[in-house]
Formats: sequence, C-alpha cells, structure tokens
Amino acid sequence: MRIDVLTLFPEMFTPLVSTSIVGRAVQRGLVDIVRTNYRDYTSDSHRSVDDKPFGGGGGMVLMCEPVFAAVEAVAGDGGPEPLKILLTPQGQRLDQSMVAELAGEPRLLLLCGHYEGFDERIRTELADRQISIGDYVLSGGEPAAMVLIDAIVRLLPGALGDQNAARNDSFADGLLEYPHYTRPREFRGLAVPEVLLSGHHREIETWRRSQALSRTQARRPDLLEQKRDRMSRTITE
Ligand code: 4H7
Repeated sequence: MRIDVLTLFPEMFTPLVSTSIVGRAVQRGLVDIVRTNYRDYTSDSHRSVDDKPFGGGGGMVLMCEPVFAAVEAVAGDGGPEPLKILLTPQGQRLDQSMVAELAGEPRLLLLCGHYEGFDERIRTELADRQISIGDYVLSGGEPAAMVLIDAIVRLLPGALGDQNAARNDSFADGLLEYPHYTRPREFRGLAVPEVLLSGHHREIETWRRSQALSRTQARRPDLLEQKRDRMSRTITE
C-alpha cells in the first residue's frame, strides 16, 4: 500500500514512520509513506500557503493554489489513483469498519489542514472523503492522519506478528478486549484470576469471552447494540 501525506509539518510524522509497528511495516516494504509539504508547491516569492478569509473574521485559511498543485503533482506521479481523504472535525466519524475498508485501498492521500482550515473549494473539488477521528478539536490534521495511518497499517498482512494477528481477528468482532495478566501471579496482594493459571484452554477461552462481553455491556453498550444490528442484518439478507 502507498500512503501520501500532504502537510505543512512533514517532520511531525518522523517518529510514527520510524517506530514500532508502523516503522517495521515501512521497513518490511508493506507500506510506503511519502510526505509532501504544501509549501514546496507555492508560486509566490513569499511561499504563502495561507491567507486572510474573505468576509473578514480572524485567522488564516489554507489557499487553493498550493494544495491543488501539491495534490496534482503527487497524485499524477504514475502510480494508482489515490483515494483523497481530508481529516476534519466535519468528517464522517472513523471506526474500525471504516479502517478495514481503507486498508483494502491500493493508495491513500491524506490532506492535513492547519490554521482555520481549508478553502471550501479544496473540500468540494479535491477530497473524495472527509473523515473525523472523533468529536474534539485539534490544531492541525496531522495527529488525526497519524491515528488513521496507525489503525490502517496494523491491518496490512504481515504488519503484526502471527500471534498478534490471530488475537486481532478475535477482537475484530466488535467487543472490548478481555483483561490481560502477566507475571507475577500475585502483585501487592492482587492475584491473577485462577482460571488463567489452570491450563484449561477451553475454560480460559470461555472466561475471556464472557469477560469481553460483560465489560462491553458495562462500558460500551452501544458496541453491543451495533453488533446486534449487524447480526440481524446478516440474517435478514
Ligand atoms: C480541517 C479543517 C481533524 C482540519 C479545520 C482536524 C480535529 C479533527 C483542521 C481544521 C482538526 C478530527 C483547524 C479546525 C484548527 C479547528 C482550531 C485541523 N481537528 N481545524 N481549528 N476530529 N483540525 O478528526
């Protein structure tokens, strides 16, 4: 997969692309993450990327010129046509099913905004999709793009170790994870649940499933609701 990131702050992505699961996926050639600075596509002597809003009011707005020029240069490089995604609080809310769908794309292009945001014509003419990572405000789209990249890359075949991949499958069914424990068996008087030390794999499996269900019911009943909806749709279809 290829992911192009368009941003005024390409250096913000360095730790992401060089560390942990995403860093390893890049090393293994599972994903190619290419950063482009809008500022390299300005045409005036001041290299302006933003300007005052028409109609007045505070703040600055990212201009069409450098953003269109950057997208056209990057997307027109001969590779597959990328799906162009704008990260914005106005977007469709990201969830795991959207992540899985995007992980199937050959190429994504992520547009990160700053200042007061983008000129409206960038949204309407350039973006194929607008995505929000949640209902809160960020100073720029970069952290949102990083969240999206991390969530997608870990789904690419070979990105996780085999063990993790298997576990990921069992969690991909829309439940919260069951509790995890490691050594020591007792820590400050807090014991690990006996069943996990029993060696009875079927019982452990049942316990984990029931923990995942009760935990989801207690903390995120909306997830169980969605799961029910998905299941009833599957039956009626
Ligand atoms: C596009 C338009 C994403 C991008 C406006 C981006 C939250 C999310 C941004 C803005 C983002 C999310 C500019 C609006 C700065 C807020 C203070 C970048 N914030 N901004 N303003 N939830 N900000 O996915």
